[in-house]
Amino acid sequence: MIALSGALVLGTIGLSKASDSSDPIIIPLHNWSSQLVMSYAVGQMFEEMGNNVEYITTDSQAVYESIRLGDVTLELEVWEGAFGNSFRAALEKGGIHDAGDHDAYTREDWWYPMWTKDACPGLPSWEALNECAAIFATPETGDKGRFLGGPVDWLKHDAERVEGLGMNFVVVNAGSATALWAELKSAEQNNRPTVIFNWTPNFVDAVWPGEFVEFPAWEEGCDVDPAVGYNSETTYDCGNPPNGYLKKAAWDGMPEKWPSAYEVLKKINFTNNQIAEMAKLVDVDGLDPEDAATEWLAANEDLWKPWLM
Ligand code: TMO
Repeated sequence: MIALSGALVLGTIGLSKASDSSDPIIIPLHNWSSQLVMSYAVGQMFEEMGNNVEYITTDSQAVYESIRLGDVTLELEVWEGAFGNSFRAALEKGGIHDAGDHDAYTREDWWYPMWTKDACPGLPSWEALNECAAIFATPETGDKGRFLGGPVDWLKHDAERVEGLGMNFVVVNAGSATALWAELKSAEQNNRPTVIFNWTPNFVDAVWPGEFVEFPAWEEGCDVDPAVGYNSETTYDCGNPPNGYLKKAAWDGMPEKWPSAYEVLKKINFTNNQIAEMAKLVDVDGLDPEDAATEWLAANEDLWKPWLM
């Protein structure tokens, strides 16, 4: 109570940040670069306001349950394609809410670098891809094509899609995002066709021209209702949303516990280019994510300083 009245006094002289709890705001870290850089950048903004921040590395699906329970305070990158389902499930249980959209649009799906099309000219259609399956075969996948998916916590449903669409592919999950970029580099050196999981916004946009595979169009419910989508007996028998959202999410207790930081969270809004740049600082320039965040903030003060007023 003493702390609270002190905060109110400070609030009247313009230091409203003092009303935030001194407990650390818990920011989750995941396994792709833009999320890491954005999380550190926002953490550094909160610290600049006088808040305490703690980072914890968490599974990118389970995080929604942790936020709902208040063990984690927020999430800065809720990608519709990968996490829409887990986010919706947590929303329905209660304790977490939608804290607004970034201006970014997102897409996450099977993707190939442009040279792949020389060997499989019918692309980007998934049926053409399937007819070319043999050119993606590896010792590991026998006579079937290999699709190199992301780490298992991003999307667990590629195998269901392969089954639902009757594709001659085997899904192999990369251990990390870095393994996806290593595959692109090695395929480029050998002019070898490859199909991997990729997303936009990402640094890849600027480094390797390519295209997403066009699957049967995403329809609401395709992920949960067998009747929806290409195969009436299976789920995930469609592409991911081609124009997905990128949201922020917060624990319901955040506005009361850290009201000033929460106001900033609501204003935070990054574009595709800004997010791709965050990833590039790590994946191309080789900075570690925390330093990349500091550098990004220094180069973009006009954008974020007004959010702190
Ligand atoms: C969740 N991700 C952006 C890696 O697709």
